Amino acid sequence: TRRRFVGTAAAVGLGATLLPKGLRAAEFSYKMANNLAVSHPMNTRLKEAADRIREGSGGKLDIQIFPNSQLGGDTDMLSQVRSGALEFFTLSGLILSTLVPIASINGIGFAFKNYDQVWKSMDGDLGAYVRQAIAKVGLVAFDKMWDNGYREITSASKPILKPEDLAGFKIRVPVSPLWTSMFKAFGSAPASINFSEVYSALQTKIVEGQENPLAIIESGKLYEVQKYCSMTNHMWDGFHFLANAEAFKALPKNLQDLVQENFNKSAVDERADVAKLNASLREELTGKGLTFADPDPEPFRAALKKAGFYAEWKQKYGEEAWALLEKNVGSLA
Ligand code: X2X
Repeated sequence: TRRRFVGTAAAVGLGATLLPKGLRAAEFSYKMANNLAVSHPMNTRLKEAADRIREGSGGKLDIQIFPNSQLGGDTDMLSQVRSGALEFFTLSGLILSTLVPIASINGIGFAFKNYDQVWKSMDGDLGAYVRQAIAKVGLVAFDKMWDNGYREITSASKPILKPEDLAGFKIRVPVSPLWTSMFKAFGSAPASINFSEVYSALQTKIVEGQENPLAIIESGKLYEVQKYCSMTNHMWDGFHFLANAEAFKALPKNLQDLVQENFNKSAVDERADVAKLNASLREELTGKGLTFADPDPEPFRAALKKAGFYAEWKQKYGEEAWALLEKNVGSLA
């Protein structure tokens, strides 16, 4: 099911008439899926990569992109990429941690002070440590993560200005033990919901709020169903570019290289897009009706510490991984 070989002379003839000159019918037709809106820079950059790969392979490898959770929510897509029903998938490390526990380590509250620390860690030995763990479950994680961004808390009911405002707050979190643990440490009532269901969960007031980077609040139109946005920057989140290992290894070596090079290049392009958007979207979102606040992050960090959040996760991840994290960000626990 993974590869569709065009075998018969008739089919080849048809392909030759319909495809642009110089392109042959694809030998490998692979699918790439993600949870983000078409307008998010990830989807622009993924399409560029797929176009370059099609061209660079002389039409041999055709990668079709399925944005916007078209193939299912993240939990579903993760099953699909494991089984081989889906060849490529971008997934937050925190959600991947349901399968590879160490993959949520980049989401530890207030760990990275800036993007320098983020990329030094995730392009460096902390990222390599996580990618090695991912390789053990039949998935290949490409070297360059894609940026999701620093996450901010939005709410329909009240602005979140201090940690006490999170007590009892009904907040949607992605499906991940780290997210649940963090908001429980604040005394909130977190509900695990895939992104594909977030807009409607907010609209129907199953939850009061959620947290995401500005680029997602904008591209997912969450401002339509939320009133307040607090710039908490409480964690950095990024996407691993995952391949089903069997499908990836079924490609000839030169195509494997072409795929990795081009998705890694597009990841770096997307990082610049997202960082720029997250720095500039505030004005646009204010125009769309969101009221912004800039709470002091220090009391939030102190509340997590007091609740034992850092000590608990240090123990879960182990000394070695925690040391790799602290190497670039300083002491946390
Ligand atoms: O589910 C989310 O909130 C999102 C889109 O940020 C992730 O993929 C983690």
